[in-house]
Amino acid sequence: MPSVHPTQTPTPTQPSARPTVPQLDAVVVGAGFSGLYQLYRLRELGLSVRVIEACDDIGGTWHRNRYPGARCDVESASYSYSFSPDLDQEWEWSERYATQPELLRYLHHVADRFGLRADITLRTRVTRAVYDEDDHLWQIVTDTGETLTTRFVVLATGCMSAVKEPDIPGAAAFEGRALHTADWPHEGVDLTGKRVAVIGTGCSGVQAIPLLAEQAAAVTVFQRTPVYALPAHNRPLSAEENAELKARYPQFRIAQRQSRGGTVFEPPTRSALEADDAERTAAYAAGWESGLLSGLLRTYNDILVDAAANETVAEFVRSKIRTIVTDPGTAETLSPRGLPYGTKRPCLDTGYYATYNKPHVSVVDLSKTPIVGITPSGISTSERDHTVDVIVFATGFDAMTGSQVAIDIVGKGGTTLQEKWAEGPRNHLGLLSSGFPNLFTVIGPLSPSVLSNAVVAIEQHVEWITDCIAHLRESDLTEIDATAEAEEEWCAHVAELAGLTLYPAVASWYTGANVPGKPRVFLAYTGGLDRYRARCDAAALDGYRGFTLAPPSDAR
Ligand code: N01
Repeated sequence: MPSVHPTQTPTPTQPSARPTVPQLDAVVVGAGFSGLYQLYRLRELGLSVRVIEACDDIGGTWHRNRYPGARCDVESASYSYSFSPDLDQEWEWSERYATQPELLRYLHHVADRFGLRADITLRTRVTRAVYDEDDHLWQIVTDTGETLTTRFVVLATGCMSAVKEPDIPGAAAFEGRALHTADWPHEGVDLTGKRVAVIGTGCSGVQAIPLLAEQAAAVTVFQRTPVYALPAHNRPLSAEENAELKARYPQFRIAQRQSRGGTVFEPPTRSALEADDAERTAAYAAGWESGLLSGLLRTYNDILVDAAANETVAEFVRSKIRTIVTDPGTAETLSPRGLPYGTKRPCLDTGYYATYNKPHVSVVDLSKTPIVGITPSGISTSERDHTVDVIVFATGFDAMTGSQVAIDIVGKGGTTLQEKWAEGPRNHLGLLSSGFPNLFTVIGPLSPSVLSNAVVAIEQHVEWITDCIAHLRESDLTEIDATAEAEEEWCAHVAELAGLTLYPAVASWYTGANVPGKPRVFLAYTGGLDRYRARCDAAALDGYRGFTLAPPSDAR
């Protein structure tokens, strides 16, 4: 296999010239957690790889989401790469839940430590990818006018990178400052003395609102759906805790990889309905106090599958909100009703509910008084006009599929990914979509991704993809594609498993319902990362069952 030296920049070719020798072995799209690790692994194989990143620096989600309060809600020790024991020993986390700046420092350290930067092209967006069926090559086009040919493409584009533009009439007319949590100015924003509106109370809004309220003169939260948020109980990590963590890292990393969701705990075996009130309350109180995102889900085994069991935990959270929020009307407004706990992603907060006790913070219940539009001076609801200086849109993302269909990807027979996914994403094992050979996805749709610790899920995908590419090269094969039958079976299996849970009935980004016109499909695999890993490994061991592997055209 011909290979360009990793640090050598290939010269562009004309789109019309059809090469038989690719300029690169692999193009990785995106330089976040996924793209950096994929680059590291593929370079280990001796491949020529180029990572193409739209932003002006590496870091992916942790580069872009710089809103006040942004931090991970999986413990730092767990939300970090496991592939390098040396990295584990040398990096020191300062807090139980790392802030966005610390996570970004970590990713920069990884890029420097493993010499990754030389193969990353920044400020360049992949706009188009076209598959050449004869040569088994992808032609990649960027917004800088470059065209590259490559054997393999890895979409490391992230689950939460396609920002959902505010679908509110008049947004463009606002004369104050409009900000989106996912596109926060790098230089920061001084909100001192400002009247700030926040639209959206998902994880981004929940993390941002307490910090915005520390600065702003007034904060008005426009809430369409109340959220379930648990206290993070974040704190600095002591030197002793770090030392203890480092001592147990080797065993911990193995346990993480074997776990159901990338965090280590004993899955519950009892139904919430088998327990009496006192026992349940004690279990939920312990879950609440644990400071863990899954603290309440770890208590009983039927919270996400049985509506009555779920209601017991939902009511527990509402009781906590009533305890924290002093005004009973505000507490009720903030209390989710008719929304099963956990079916929209729960949040970890630091002072979220208590922030509403501050006299300059208020919530507008959009279920009663919806937004009519945005005006030059603020936000108009069916009840009244709210004059503000700043609007913070915490309105989320076109999750899971948005970053992929944003690229004009043309597969076999001239079919585009947009066309193929018109009724929802289709692929085998969340890894390859039939008709789009050699185009792998890291933690995309129909894999456990967003239902697990993302970093553990990323490592599993990257390692499977790397092994697959190594196998193809060793066997002198140039193409892998998912079979239509295997894909059909996988999509049906994912939907069937999701159908056993309370998830699909709820309008959320998990189901695509947050984006107008997006097909309503449950987008993640609910069977657990451990079972998923076993299925992926079994398929590979069985000669890549469910996939077709092909030799180069001149060998056919
Ligand atoms: O986005 P969201 P997010 N008018 O889609 C509301 C991850 N994450 O950025 O629920 C009024 O969850 C919308 O209302 P509704 C995490 O996986 C992780 O907060 O659609 N409101 C909702 O309240 C998370 O789940 C961390 O009724 C409108 C909010 O905007 C995911 O990213 C931190 C509206 C959007 O919530 C997305 O979180 C942050 C409209 N027109 C995020 N449109 C970590 O801690 C939307 N909304 C790791």
